[in-house]
Parts: sequence; structure tokens; C-alpha cells
Amino acid sequence: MTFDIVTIFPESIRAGLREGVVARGIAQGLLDVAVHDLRDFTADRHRSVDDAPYGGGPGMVMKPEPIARAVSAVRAQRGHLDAVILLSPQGRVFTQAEAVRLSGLEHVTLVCGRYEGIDERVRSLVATDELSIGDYVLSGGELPALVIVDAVGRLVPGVVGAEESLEDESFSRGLLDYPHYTRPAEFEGHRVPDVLMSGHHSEVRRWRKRAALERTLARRPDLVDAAALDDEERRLLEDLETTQRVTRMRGTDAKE
Ligand code: 9D3
Repeated sequence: MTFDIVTIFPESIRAGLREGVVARGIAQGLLDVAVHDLRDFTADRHRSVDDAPYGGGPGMVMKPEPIARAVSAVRAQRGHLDAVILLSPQGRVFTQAEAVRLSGLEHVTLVCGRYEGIDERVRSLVATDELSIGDYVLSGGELPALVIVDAVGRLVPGVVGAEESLEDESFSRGLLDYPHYTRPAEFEGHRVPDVLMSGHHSEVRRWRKRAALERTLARRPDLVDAAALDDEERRLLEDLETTQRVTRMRGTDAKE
């Protein structure tokens, strides 16, 4: 799978790609990430990528021509682009489902915004999608581009090794992860739950399912509603919901 990233900070992107799972995927030839300096696609002697907004107001707006020329160059090089994604706070929020969708594509181009915004015509004429990584203010699209390459790249077969297997991952099942423990058996007075040291594999599995559900219910009830639960998980969930309801009623003086 290939990613082309268009940015005015190519070194920030390269720095983010030097280590980790994605770096290994690149070294193995499973991923190809090309970084394109937007200033290489400017036409004036100042290499301008931004200009003042029509209608006035503060800040600068990214000019459309360098972005359009950069994406055209990438398209000419790749032959075809499956998606041209504009990274901006106005985009749909990037999710694991979106990561899965993108991992099925061959060529994905990511355009990083900076400044107050991007000329609106880039949206309509160049981009096929517009994505945000969440509701917080960043300084530009470079970190979001790295987030997307990481989340999508690790879904490409072979990029994540067997020992890190995707199978058990919380978000692939739609729940938060269960609690993890390693040695020592007691740390600062806190013991590892006995069941995990019992060697009783079916008991361990059940404990983990229950713990994952309990934690998800407490921290991210929105995920529980959307999760694909098996029969055992459905039973555990009913049990947990009853227990939580009883606990809540005790807390409120048991009057309801
Ligand atoms: C302070 C400027 N803001 C006025 C309401 C608008 C604004 C413009 C540009 C806010 C942030 C940015 C730069 N951010 C991105 O380009 C960006 C981003 C983000 O800030 N949060 C989450 N995902 C993304 S994807 C691209």
C-alpha cells in the first residue's frame, strides 16, 4: 500500500516515520510512504503556499494551486489515486472503521493543512474525503497524517507481526482492553488477581471478558452499544448492568 503525504513540513513527517511498526512495514516493502514538500509545487520566487483571505479577517489561507499541482504530480506518478484525503478540523472524525476501509485501498494521498484554513476549491476539486482525528485544536494536519498512516498501515497484512496479533485488540471487537499484569505477583501492596495465576485458561478468558466489559461500561458506554458481543459477553453484560444498577440504588438511599 502506498501513502503520499503533501505537507509544508516534510521533516516532521519523516521524523514520525523513522521508528516503530510503520517503519518496519516500510523496510519490509509492505508500505511505501512518500513525502512531498508543498513548496516544491509553488510557482513564485517566494515559494508562497498561503495568502490573505478574500473578505478580510485574521490569518492566512492555503492557496489552491500548489496543492492541486502536488496532487496532480502524485497522480501522474502513481497512475491512479484511490483517495485524496484533506486533513482538517471540518472533516468526519477518523475511526477504526475508516481505517479498515482505507486499508483496502492501494494508493492514498494525505494533504496536510496549516494556517487558518485551505481554499474551499481544494475541497471540491482535489479532495475525495475530508478527515479530522478528533475534537481538539492542533497546529496542522501533519500529526493527523501520521496517526492515519499508523492506524491504516498496521492493518496491511504482514505489517504487524504474529506475536502482536491484531486478533485480541480491543477496538477490533469494539470494546476496551482488559487489564494486563506481569511480574511481580505483588507490587506496592497490590496483588495480581488470583485467577490469572491459576493456569485455568477458560476461567482466565471469562475473567478478561468480564473485566473488558466492566471497564467499557464504566468508561465508554457508547462503545458497548455498538460492540459485536457473543452470547457469553451478552450474559456477562446483563449481569454487570444488574450489579451496577443495584450499586447505584444503594448509593441513592435505595428509595426507587
Ligand atoms: C485557531 C484556528 N481555528 C479557528 C476556529 C481553526 C483551525 C484551523 C486549522 C484549527 C486548527 C487548524 C489546524 N488543524 C488541522 O489542520 C487539523 C486537525 C485538528 O486541528 N484537530 C483534529 N484533526 C485535525 S486534521 C487537521
